[in-house]
Amino acid sequence: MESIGVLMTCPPIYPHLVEKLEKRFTLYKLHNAPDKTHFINSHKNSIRAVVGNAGFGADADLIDQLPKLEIVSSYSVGLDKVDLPKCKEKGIRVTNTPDVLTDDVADLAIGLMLAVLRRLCESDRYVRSGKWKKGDYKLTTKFTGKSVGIIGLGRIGMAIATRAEAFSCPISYYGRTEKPDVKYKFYPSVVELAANCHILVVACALTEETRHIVNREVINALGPKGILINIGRGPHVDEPELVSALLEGRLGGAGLDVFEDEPNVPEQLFGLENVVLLPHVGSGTVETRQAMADLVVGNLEAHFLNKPLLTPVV
Ligand code: 8YV
Repeated sequence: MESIGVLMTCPPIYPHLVEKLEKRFTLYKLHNAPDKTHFINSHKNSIRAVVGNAGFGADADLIDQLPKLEIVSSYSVGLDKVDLPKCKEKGIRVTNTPDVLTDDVADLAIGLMLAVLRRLCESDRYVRSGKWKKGDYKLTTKFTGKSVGIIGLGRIGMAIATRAEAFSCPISYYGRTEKPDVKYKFYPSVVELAANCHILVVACALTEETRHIVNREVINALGPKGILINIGRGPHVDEPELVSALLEGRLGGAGLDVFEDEPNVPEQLFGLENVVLLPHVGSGTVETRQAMADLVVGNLEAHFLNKPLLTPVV
């Protein structure tokens, strides 16, 4: 298998993944190439697989430049950076890393809820800066019992719901269709969901239909006491609208792990204590990232050994 060329489109910043790939395949690291077009051209006849992540996948342009491409194995559950229709059309297999990251992402969503409502980051800064010795401490907002509305009750949405239930939070959700075996309240529109919950969580996949699913109307429905949690993708939220709502006090707060133009985060948010900002680390634990790398490599091995894929999408 050593002679099989694998193109890594994401930065080679995951040591476990890079090591495993380099042990088994000939790894081409696109991110390090000074002239990417020349790099692809020089290796296009050896590249039979692409490995990307949430930020760098395989678009139509790249796929068209790789005549020997057979499989795209993504180091992510979200596949919004992979042109799935193009892969289908060309008979290119696609795999992702579902399930292994569900717990971490759901844990982080709850962590963000607590961090925003109980002002954990602000309180930490208060202690570190020595302000505790001088001033009084501001009261925060209780989390237990707050109503949680979830956009997208898939694997991750469901794991968030289960955790929030342990905090006695009433759960409701929005999705394309109502789920028959689910006890949570379904709302047929995101605006209705937002108007009826205290904490709105984005947990759906990014598609053309869900881009800017959280817009001005939804933010206004959530209101000045409402909290937005985004562990999905930045483009789910109309970011300039979110920034103005927070600056104008039309929204109570936000916990954000993802942004429209990562790693660029609107600087107007930096001074707001009701906002918690994370650098897209939902799945970022040692355990989960190793499990994701094992899946990426396991899928490639299965494909090249003509065995069934572990987590096929296309
Ligand atoms: C990762 C993700 O942060 O799985 C996803 O869709 O967004 C994350 O698990 C990412 O792929 C690593 O960059």
